[in-house]
Amino acid sequence: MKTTTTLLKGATLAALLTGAASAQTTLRGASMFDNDHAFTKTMVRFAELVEENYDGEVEFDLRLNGELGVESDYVTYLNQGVAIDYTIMAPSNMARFSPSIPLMDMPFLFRDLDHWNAVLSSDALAPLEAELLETADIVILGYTGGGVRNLVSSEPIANLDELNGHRMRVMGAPIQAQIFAALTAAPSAISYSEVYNAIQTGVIAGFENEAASIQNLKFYEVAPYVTLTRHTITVRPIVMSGKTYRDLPADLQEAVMAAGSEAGAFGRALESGEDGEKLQEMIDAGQVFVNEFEGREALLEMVVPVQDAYAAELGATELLESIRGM
Ligand code: X1X
Repeated sequence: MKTTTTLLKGATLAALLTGAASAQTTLRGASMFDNDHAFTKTMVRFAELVEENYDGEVEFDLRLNGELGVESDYVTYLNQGVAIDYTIMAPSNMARFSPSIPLMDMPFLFRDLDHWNAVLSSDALAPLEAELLETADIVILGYTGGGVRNLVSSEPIANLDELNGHRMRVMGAPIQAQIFAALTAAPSAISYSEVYNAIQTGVIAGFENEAASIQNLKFYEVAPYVTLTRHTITVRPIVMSGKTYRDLPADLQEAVMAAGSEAGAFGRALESGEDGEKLQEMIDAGQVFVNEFEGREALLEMVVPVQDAYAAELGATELLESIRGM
């Protein structure tokens, strides 16, 4: 078996749009981050595992640092089968193509890491995977994630009074805005690539994110206050374009599936293990100031009716109840 993993640089996006999976099976991936981020490490591990599991020739071309845009771009590329073949993606960034998929990363879905682990080790999310394949033509190969999302802002937010009217960015899925509106904040869906500038220029006063990404993209420079709402433990599917997947030989499809599952487990252990460390590194470096949110329990009560209404609208009440009951 002869394989190579390459990081090709310098090609224009226009050139890449002419077809992602070429005859010699080069699989192009995209990361919004550099080599230090858990997503990038997980995609590198994914490539290694495919190479180990597959007897044929396959090459990986992983573009870093947002060279090919952000997740809201990636989802369009995967749907159309252009520019990239695989990536790691927040479900809430796929809402345009699949209304149910954001249920996976709905704030306050998971009680704690054990609950999150139990759900991801089960097949509870299979109906959402099926919808994504049908409506978006995107295949889920495995699940990474495990970062805890908190409020990140230019001024401290200690309690509900201070959250009231807080202008914050949320991801594009309507359920994200609905949840934070129910908490009396003033959410708006803004592209991830614009968050830093929007905070810097005062268009918004903050957003919500996990430690790995706050650190990697230096969001602390404009938003140094982290309020521990712990509202989300991230679920991040490793995804491939259905068009790419169907073009692969059967034994490479098998290798890719097995690698996605194993790389997902690798990524979950990595990011959940690093989450507290990364926050502490930023505290120690004087980059962030961390405070608890007074009365977090009240937030849970405020969001449950919003979660219920969203699930009911999707016909996913049973699914939501089964996740809650795990
Ligand atoms: O908020 C976002 O759009 C991003 O936040 C982090 O960087 C990641 O969780 C990423 O997947 C995306 O959701």
